[in-house]
Amino acid sequence: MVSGQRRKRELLSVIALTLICTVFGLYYYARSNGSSVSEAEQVFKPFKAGQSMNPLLDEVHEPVGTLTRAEDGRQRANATLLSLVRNSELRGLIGTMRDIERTFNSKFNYPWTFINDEPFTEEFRQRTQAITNAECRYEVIPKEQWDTPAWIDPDLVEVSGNILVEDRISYAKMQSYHRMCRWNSGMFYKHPALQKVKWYWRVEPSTRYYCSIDYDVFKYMEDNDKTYGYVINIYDSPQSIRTLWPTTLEFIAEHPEYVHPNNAMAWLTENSRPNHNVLANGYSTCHFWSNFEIGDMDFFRSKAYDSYFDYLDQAGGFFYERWGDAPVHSIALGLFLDKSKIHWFKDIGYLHQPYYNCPASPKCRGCEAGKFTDAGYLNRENCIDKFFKYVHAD
Ligand SMILES: Nc1nc2c(ncn2[C@@H]2O[C@H](COP(=O)(O)OP(=O)(O)OP(=O)(O)O)[C@@H](O)[C@H]2O)c(=O)[nH]1
Ligand SMILES: *[C@@H]1O[C@H](CO)[C@@H](O)[C@H](O)[C@H]1NC(C)=O
Ligand SMILES: *[C@@H]1O[C@H](CO)[C@@H](O)[C@H](O)[C@H]1NC(C)=O
Ligand SMILES: [Mg+2]
Repeated sequence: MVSGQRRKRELLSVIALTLICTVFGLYYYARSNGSSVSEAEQVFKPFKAGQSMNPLLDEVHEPVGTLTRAEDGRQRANATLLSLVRNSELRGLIGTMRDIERTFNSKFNYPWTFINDEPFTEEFRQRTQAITNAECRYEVIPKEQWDTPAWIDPDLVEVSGNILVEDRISYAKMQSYHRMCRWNSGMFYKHPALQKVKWYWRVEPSTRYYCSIDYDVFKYMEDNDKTYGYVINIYDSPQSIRTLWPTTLEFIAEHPEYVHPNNAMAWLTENSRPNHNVLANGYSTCHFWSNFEIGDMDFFRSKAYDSYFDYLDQAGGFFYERWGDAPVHSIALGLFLDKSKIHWFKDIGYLHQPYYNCPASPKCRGCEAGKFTDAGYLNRENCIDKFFKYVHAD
């Protein structure tokens, strides 16, 4: 009974906090005249004197010394292509697999690992294996990794879901989406099938790859002492992560030892879209768009990351808000990792609607060099220049 009362009090305080944040946010937004108009113009500001306006239009130099073709398998890195995917997404996945096999994997033959919350169909297995010479693994997520945790209060999920709907957060009430974000935040690297694997390249169905990649990207990470690679850096909907940053600050106050001296805090808290920082309570919302990632799972398996995830999980924001795995990964990388270990794969031409990474290179076909999006007004969502300003620049 006592805990029932307590839960009610917690419920009320979460609702109250959300309301306070909303009012505060609206106030600041009004004060700022809603005038983030200049934002779009700022997107491609030069990072340094001498660099062009759009870094994608600078000449792409292929990394040297990493042309370790591994047809014999001996030189391959400890890595897999990894896709969490539903049976219903088979068509979209096939297109993406063809792109990746053509541009990269037919040269290196890294295994594919497909993961699903239900068993893959025979059709799914046959049609995906038919696209690649590499080994395909088909895995199911253990129920306890996917289920909504027992401490999540369904009534509170319902009430807070209504607030997310009012804030026009997509997939606000789709519980599987919340579970997916949680799994991609704190579970993928714990999946039994990945325990003996270090590197992963995350692949989402219906994404496109445009440029031939003639070196082993995993070896590149290893040889250059990198931990995490991304292609796109964008702002998030601050209303989906209102308490993520405050919860993070609580965690690092308890565990200051996890914060790396060469962290990217300045990038996480930059203030070029002030209403984002207000609504997200201090976080710029700029993040690595995690539908593409090339990363070292041992980072996520570290004590710092794993206890951070547990802390977030207990706080409940994967369900009461709509915390995405992209801001969660990004904040953790920005705080716990030496920022020099983060790599922009400028040379990997990529699309996940509605955003591209498209370099100027003769190795690319099918995307327009330098274009970030087909919808002009969305250019302001690009924050890669902020990453360069605060992280790569020094
Ligand atoms: N097995 C499984 N995979 C899922 C589920 N929900 C999402 N996914 C996968 O998780 C990844 C992200 O889901 P998406 O629906 O693409 O989410 P999103 O990229 O935020 O949203 P979109 O802009 O609609 O693409 C994709 O690889 C999906 O295939 C689910 O319920 N089960
Ligand atoms: C709002 O707009 C007015 C007039 O354009 C300007 O003088 C003022 O500085 C602006 N305020 C803020 C906070 O940007
Ligand atoms: C691959 O990496 C995992 C995680 O670091 C490790 O446990 C495993 O031993 C590695 N396998 C090989 C063959 O090096
Ligand atoms: Mg997607």
